Amino acid sequence: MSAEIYKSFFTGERKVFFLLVDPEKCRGDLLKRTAEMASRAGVDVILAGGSLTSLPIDETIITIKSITNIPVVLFPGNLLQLSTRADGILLMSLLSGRNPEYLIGNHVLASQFIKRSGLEIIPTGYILIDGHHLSSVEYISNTRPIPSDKPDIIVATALAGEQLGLKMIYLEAGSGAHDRVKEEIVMQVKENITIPLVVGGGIRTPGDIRNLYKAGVNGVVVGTTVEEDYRILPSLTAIRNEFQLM
Ligand code: 1GP
Repeated sequence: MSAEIYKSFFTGERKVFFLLVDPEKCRGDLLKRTAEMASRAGVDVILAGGSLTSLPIDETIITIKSITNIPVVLFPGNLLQLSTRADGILLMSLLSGRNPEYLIGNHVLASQFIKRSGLEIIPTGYILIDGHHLSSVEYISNTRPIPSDKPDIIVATALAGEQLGLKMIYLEAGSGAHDRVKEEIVMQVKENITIPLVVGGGIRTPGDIRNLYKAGVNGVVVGTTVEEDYRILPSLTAIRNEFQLM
């Protein structure tokens, strides 16, 4: 297993900007324009995937790679979203849920494919937090999110993920969440874990990103707001640049 992407983005105090591209929602000319803008804006990593899509993810990745050298990492919502065209995979275990298929079942089915794929594996503890709307992840995975006013449970879940040997924790409020993960939760989780912390779901503005970076997240994942208007990308990655200069 190579560890190029993980190592290059998670050494020291570096802040990372992940752009989520959902093949279902971003295709054709929009995908091309988004990839061009991502390249210009200096997006660090493109995550490819989503809760629902069963469209051929290979096509999405081939298009992205014809336009930019940004590493593409799979963010698979299901087994149809595996591809050898990507550079890596967030191998996510849905730690907040109690659905065995999303904790280990799908991983067993995918293991030989992933072994032969050469994809860089980033074992990730994926924790769904209530974003005050029914998220696609909650519905599709048939799991309940952790209430956002139960930071002790969120912290304990993230800590258990680190103790199991996972390499990254991803706090997810769900795509298009009304309420993103709050700074207080980020700070408490950061105090308790040593592995990188990434946050996504409902992050829309430069201010959101600045506040989350300040609270200690290593990376933010942004999808919906860029799907709505990809031209905002430079204003979002500019916040990451502010932190690199510090
Ligand atoms: C969803 O965290 C990602 O899995 C991104 O969320 O679409 O709300 O930016 P948004």
